[in-house]
Parts: sequence; C-alpha cells; structure tokens
Amino acid sequence: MSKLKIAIQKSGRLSAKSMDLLRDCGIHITNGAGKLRSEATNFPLEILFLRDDDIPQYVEQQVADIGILGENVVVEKGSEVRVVNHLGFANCRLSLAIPKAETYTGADYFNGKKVATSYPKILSDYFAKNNIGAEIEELGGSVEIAPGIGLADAVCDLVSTGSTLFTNGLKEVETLMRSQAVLISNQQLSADKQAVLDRLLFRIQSVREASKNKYILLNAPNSALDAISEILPGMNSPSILPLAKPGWSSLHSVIQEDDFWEVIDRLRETGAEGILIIPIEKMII
Ligand code: PRT
Ligand code: ZN
Repeated sequence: MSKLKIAIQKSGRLSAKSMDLLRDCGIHITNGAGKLRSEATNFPLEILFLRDDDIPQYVEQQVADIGILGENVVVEKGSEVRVVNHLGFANCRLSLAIPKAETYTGADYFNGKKVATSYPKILSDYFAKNNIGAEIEELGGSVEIAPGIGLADAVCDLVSTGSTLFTNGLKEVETLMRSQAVLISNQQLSADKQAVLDRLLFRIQSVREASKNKYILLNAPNSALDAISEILPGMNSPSILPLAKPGWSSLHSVIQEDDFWEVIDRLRETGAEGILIIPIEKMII
C-alpha cells in the first residue's frame, strides 16, 4: 500500500497538538528529537517536520501529500491545496488593532495609515475590498511592538486571548478572519493515497466526535425514567438496566459536552443520583 506523507509543524504552537491527534488516531510514531522525518510503525504514514509557512507549498508540489497547519497560513500563501478537515484546535483570529487611546471611526480609519503585519496578502485583500489606501509594513514577527517603537500606526496580527495586544497598549478593532488548525491535501492524490487519507479521516472524525461527547451513567427511580430519557436522547435511546434496589434502574447514555451543565441540572431535578460522567476515547458513528 502507498505511504501517505504528512507535513506537520516541527516546533511551535501546532506541533504537540498535531502529534497528539495522530497518536489519538492510534498511529505510533517514533519521533527522534531533531529529526526531519519519521515513519509510523502501524499505519502507512510518513511524517515530515517542517516550518508551518512551508507546508502549503510542499503540499501543492507533492513533496508532502497532506499537512496540518493554521487556516490563516493556508489563506495567506494562496496555494492550490484542498482543505479537507477543520481540526478544532489552535483557534485564533486575524485582527486589526490600534493604540488604545485612539478613537476608532470604522475601516476608513486606516486610510493613509501604516500597518505592520506578517499577513500582507490577507491584509491587502481586505484593504482593496474596502477601498482603503493604507501602507503595509511586512514583519516576520513581534508585530505587536511596531506602534510602540514608531514603526507603524497599527497592527494586523493573530489574537487568541487578547493579552498580547493589551500589554502592548493596543485594542482590537476589526476581525479579518477566524482560523483554526486544518488538514490540507494535494489536489491530485492517487487513488491509493486517497484511500489511506480516507482511513485517516475516519479515525480523525472518531477522535473528534469522542472529544465532543461524554458517557453518562446514573441511577434513578423507575418513575423518573421517561423524563430522563427525554433529557438524554443519546446516540439512540439510553440503555436501562435494573438495579438490585427495588424500583430503581441504572441508565447509560451519551451527552454532548456543550449541553453538559444544563443536562446535569435538569437530571438532578428528576431525582437522578450517582451521576458519573466518563470521557469517551473513540466514537464510531
Ligand atoms: O516556526 P514556524 O514558522 O513553524 O512557526 P510560527 O512561529 O510561524 O507559528 P506559531 O507556532 O507561533 O503558530 C502557529 C499557528 O498557531 C498560527 O499560524 C495560528 O494558526 C495558530 N495560533 C493560534 C496562533 C495563536 N493562536 C496566537 N495567539 N499563532 C500565533 N499567536 C500569537 C500571535 O501572533 C500573538 O503574538 O500569539 C500572540 C497573541 O496571543 P494572545 O493570546 O496574547 O492573544
Ligand atoms: Zn511560521
């Protein structure tokens, strides 16, 4: 079977999570420190460790078949690759920020201003779309200090908690895009490689579904079972097992992480007891 080559970030914010995802998919990788490539021992996958900025180009040129990186980099590079999956980690946004003391008047504010960024393509597209004549100062990093040292009037940078902007005396005024880690693929994978990718995607989906859901067990008086079944539709309908205690049953189901606290509150009102919530490792739908 053909081996699929995946490019992941060598060291940075995405590295550990990318490796964790592959591990959660049951893929064993022997990752000697400092190595540039590695092979999975139990899945037809070869791993290339690269700078995130190089991944779109390598995937486009078939040096790698697939890759994991921030959607922000995919859009900035404008490479001809396919985004096959959103992975739900490394969430952030690309935003414009200006000094705190300034009054923001809308996108027109940036007319005639100089804006520092590592994302010149996305920023110039935004300015063009909004008919704004601003100057773009491209920087490789530490963009947030540019206004403070007189290099620019504003910045366009990635934000997650907002604390970097805050500590540099800046405020966020426009969001250009929201981003998260994505899996990209070359647009012309061979049928063999596509089959390996499909197997990988199936595993990723199972891991992601599992992380969104929890297994719940509880004990309840039989009189409350109907009400509880309504609150807990689960994947299908809940499993109900009689308890040794007369008139009581144990009920098992699956709940979504998002609904979690609301569901627990409603369950307690029905008389449910001994509620256990257990993480699910994989979930095959
Ligand atoms: O060396 P290499 O080129 O591979 O790595 P890199 O330095 O270019 O990237 P890295 O590891 O910093 O980030 C990789 C990806 O993580 C980015 O492309 C985004 O998709 C994603 N990501 C998620 C972030 C952030 N959150 C983030 N907060 N990337 C950078 N930041 C920086 C931001 O630039 C700013 O300096 O963190 C600061 C802001 O964070 P808050 O929490 O203070 O708002
Ligand atoms: Zn980078």
